[in-house]
Amino acid sequence: MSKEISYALRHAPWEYELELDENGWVSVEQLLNSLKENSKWKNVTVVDLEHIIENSDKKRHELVDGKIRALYGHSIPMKIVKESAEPPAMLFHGTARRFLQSIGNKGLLPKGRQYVHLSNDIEIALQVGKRHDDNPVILEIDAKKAWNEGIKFYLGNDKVWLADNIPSKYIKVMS
Ligand code: HQG
Repeated sequence: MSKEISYALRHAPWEYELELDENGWVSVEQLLNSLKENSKWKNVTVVDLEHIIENSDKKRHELVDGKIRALYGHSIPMKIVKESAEPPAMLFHGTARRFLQSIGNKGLLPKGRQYVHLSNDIEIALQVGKRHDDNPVILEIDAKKAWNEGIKFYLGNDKVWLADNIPSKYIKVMS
C-alpha cells in the first residue's frame, strides 16, 4: 500500500480523483475513499496509513491534521512548492556509472522528477544508486559553495534534500 500511496501522491493523483495543493497535500479522507474502491484495500483506515508511515524504511509521507502528502519524488506536471533551506556543507548522490559523462556535461538534472534528489548520508546515496547500477558511483556535492553562489536547496525529509539542478562544478566523483 505504501507503494500505491507513493504512486498516487507523487505520480498520478488524477487516477485517484485527487487534487494536490501547491505543497502536495490532499485530504486523507479523499485518499481513503479512493483506495477503498479497490477491493484489496476496502477496509483501509487512517490508522493503517499512520502505521505504514511510521513503519516505513524511509520517511516518504507525512500525515498532519487530516491531510497527507509525499515528501519527495514527485513527477506530476504541477511543480510542488518545497521549503527552501540552507543545506549541510556536503551532500551525496548515488547514480549509475553510465550517467557520469552526461552528468559531467550537464550537471545533475531532475530527469523524470521535479527535483534532483540528494542525501546527507552516504549509505542512503549508495542505496539510491543501487537502483540504477549494481556498482554505483557516489557523487559528492559541495552544497556549501553551491548555496553561497545562489543554488537553491529544499527540504525533503531529514535525510533527503532537493534541488532544481546541480551544475557540474559543484560535483566530485567519490568512487
Ligand atoms: C540521473 C527514491 C544523465 C540521476 C530514491 C539518477 C530517491 C542524470 C536518474 C528518489 C543526469 C534519475 C530519487 C544527467 C541526473 N544525465 N543522468 N545530466 N542528471 N541523472 O529515480 O535520485 O525509495 O528519478 O543520477 O531513494 O535515483 O522511491 O532519481 O540516477 O530518494 O522513496 O537520472 O527516489 O525514493 O533517477 O531517486 P530517479 P534518484 P523512494
